[in-house]
Amino acid sequence: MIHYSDEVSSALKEKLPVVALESTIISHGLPRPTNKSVALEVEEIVRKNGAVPATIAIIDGSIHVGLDAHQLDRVANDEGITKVSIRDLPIVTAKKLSAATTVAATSHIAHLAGISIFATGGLGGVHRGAQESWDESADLHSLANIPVMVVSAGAKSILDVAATLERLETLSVPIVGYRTSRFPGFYLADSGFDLEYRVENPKEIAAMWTARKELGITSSGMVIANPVVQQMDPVLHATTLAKGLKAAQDQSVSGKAVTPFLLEYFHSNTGGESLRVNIDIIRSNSALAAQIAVALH
Ligand code: PSU
Ligand code: MN
Repeated sequence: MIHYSDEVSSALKEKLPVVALESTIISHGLPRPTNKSVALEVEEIVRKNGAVPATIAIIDGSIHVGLDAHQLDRVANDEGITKVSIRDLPIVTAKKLSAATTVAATSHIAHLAGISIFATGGLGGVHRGAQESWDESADLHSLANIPVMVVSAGAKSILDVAATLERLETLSVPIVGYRTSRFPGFYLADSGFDLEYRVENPKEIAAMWTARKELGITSSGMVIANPVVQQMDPVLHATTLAKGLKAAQDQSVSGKAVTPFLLEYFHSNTGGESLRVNIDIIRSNSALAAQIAVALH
């Protein structure tokens, strides 16, 4: 069921470093036409850092690990591309639909393909008001159940970060800060919460991944939290978030539409600032993921 691009297929055969990249960020996380140029740029960043990029998506019912130019264009521009999590995979493949994969679905496919590291923007987690809505991202469950390392700029600041950290602890998902002792908050470099462990270089992370295997902890992933260098103005962030959450509530946005709605709200209401930060995040996470992939070899 999985189709590999030539580049990814030969990299996997030759056991070269490979980094998985998600596609929901392209279809639902960034506005057109920036989404496509960023997706291409990120693949280039992975190559420059010594690894092979494997962007993952579903095209006409086939799972693709490594997209060609036409497939990437469809993910970026096709109105019919939906956002899919793990539970949707059998449905969209059997129905021969096209879809972009979230952190959860991408991790699942990456693991099937034998790829152990993946770069995204910000993790999904527990949403604000989850006590009422029960909205908790499947990203958390995938981190608990799939042995893939995820490089992210922490959890998205639109979430209840404290609750997300508690859930990650319950689910036994390790988190290390990359050159930071604070848990990053996506648009913000510091979400306001401490991290117990910090790492200084990709080698240290590779050593942890190896130790984990030796300890028989082979069913869960690991979060590498990489803070954005130039964060969003915290005041602009706070005001936009408050308005965005209210807009989501007023428009009864629910389910998997919540995260894309809030990201879009930021992109439309911060004069390009949230977009600049989101792109910086993806660039930096993909570079670090490639360096970790190299260190794992
Ligand atoms: N990071 C970004 N932009 C995004 C996402 C992450 O910078 O669009 C996506 C990922 O695909 C992640 C999803 O899995 O948001 C989380 O959605 P939800 O909260 O509905 O689980
Ligand atoms: Mn949700």
